[in-house]
Amino acid sequence: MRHSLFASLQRGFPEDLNAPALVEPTASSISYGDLLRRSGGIAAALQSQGLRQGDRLLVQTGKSVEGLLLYLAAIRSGIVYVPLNPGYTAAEIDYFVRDAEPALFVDEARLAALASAPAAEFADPELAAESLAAILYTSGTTGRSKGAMLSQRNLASNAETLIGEWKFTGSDRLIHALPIFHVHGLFVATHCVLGSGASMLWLPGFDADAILAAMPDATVLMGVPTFYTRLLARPDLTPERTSSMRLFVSGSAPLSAETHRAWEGRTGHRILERYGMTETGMLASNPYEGARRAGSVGPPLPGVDIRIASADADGVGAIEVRGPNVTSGYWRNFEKTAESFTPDGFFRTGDLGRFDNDGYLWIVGRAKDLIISGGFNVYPAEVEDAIEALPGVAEVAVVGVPHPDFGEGVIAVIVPRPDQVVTKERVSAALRETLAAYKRPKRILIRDALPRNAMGKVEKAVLRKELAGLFA
Ligand code: MCA
Ligand code: AMP
Repeated sequence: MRHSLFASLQRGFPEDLNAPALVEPTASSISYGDLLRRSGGIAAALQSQGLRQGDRLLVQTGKSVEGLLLYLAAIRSGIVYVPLNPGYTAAEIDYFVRDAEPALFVDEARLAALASAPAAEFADPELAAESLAAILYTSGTTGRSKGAMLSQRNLASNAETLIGEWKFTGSDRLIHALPIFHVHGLFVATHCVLGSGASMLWLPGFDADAILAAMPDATVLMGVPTFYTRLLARPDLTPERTSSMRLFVSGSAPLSAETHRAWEGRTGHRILERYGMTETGMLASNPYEGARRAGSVGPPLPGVDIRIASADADGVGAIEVRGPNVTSGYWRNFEKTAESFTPDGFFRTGDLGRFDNDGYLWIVGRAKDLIISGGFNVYPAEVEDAIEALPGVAEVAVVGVPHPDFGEGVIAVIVPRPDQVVTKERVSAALRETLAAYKRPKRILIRDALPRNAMGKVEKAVLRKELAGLFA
């Protein structure tokens, strides 16, 4: 059996290749046959531009059908797909270009040129299971963005597991409203669909009206918790509207037990919460059949080992994982790779959790200094560096506190240099040049000092507690 990702997906394609794979509300649909031939044409175009197996393809485009076809072309030909958030600023992109050393950088214009390649049969090369399929940038537990290397086997094994566990079939239609530069929208959602011969309703992004309109013709929705809280605010979210839906999946950030219960109350469906990471794909999932526990991410997925290291008296400790889905390490970064694995080969997630008596995993916090805002990761250190570089700033602390829409909201507390004036407006304007919108503080506070402990270390926990109600 071949372990390449595309071959694995292709085994699940429908017998009738005229069946739809992608349906856009305002355009004609893309069949499995179209998908094969158009991605084949793009794969040939990439080859004729000199790209070879192992070369990196750095992609910064908005969400589009062409973007997905480019992804498929890359994974078919062994070209390493490296997606970037289209909201990144030029300053942010510069780093990824230097680090990934791409053979080709694809922006909107280049995507249009590639996607105009004539549809063609493409002879997929044999790809080693361990060869790279994608590199996704993430900051891991600390510091600067690092490229998580994901092999053909990492992605294929996780796709096969999820299709089985979540019972995807050719009759499913998934509402695809997530971005496609991250694991959730690019891998989890599209692989489940394509690898089972199902179809997806392709939306450009989150839009409550469009999602509610799609529900009567759909069976599955995948989203971050913000999707669910925003939909709950809609009076037309009813049992009737969701009656053809069989599965609501939530992940990327904690789903509150309250949202879980409210969703069941309004629709009769229990959201299936799962847990994953860029470096590992999906790790744990509440069961399709059997109890879905509000607040838990469920038992480990088949084939995935999860253990709790250095557990305290309550069984809470560091979550460590191992499996065919787990990255081999960070791109050209032996040091960070070595730090991220235990001597016996478990990956350190940076999350804290415990197992209950039935083997369900409960995530209780993070050992890493990370804010998750609307499902996007924000690294306080990166935002602090950007603010510290501004004139007049003596020091700054960035924390995340509860936010009704984004789960956590970013706050910056800034201390100006003596005799210098720092204004919120000027800081905001400057950050627009350096940081993508989702990383920028939703609130900036100017203070005389930061709380510090006896060792002189900034006490972020004190700030978090004090500012907890800021977005309430
Ligand atoms: C947009 N903004 C945000 C966010 N999104 N600010 C903070 N956090 C965000 N997530 C900014 C906008 O730029 C805008 O700024 C202002 O907030 C209001 O935007 P709004 O129109 O409300 O936003 P939206 O376009 O509706 O987007 C919200 C969203 C979106 C739908 C929640 O962020 C989203 O699709 N998130 C999903 C992320 C995701 O796919 N994560 C998976 C990662 P301004 O007013 O300044 O213009 S994969 C992962 O984590 C692992 C592997 C896993 O387990 O899945
Ligand atoms: P990323 O680095 O973008 O891949 O985000 C991975 C992190 O998101 C994990 O390490 C967790 O901290 C968090 N995460 C993902 N899914 C969940 C979930 N269901 N509940 C709580 N945290 C989650």
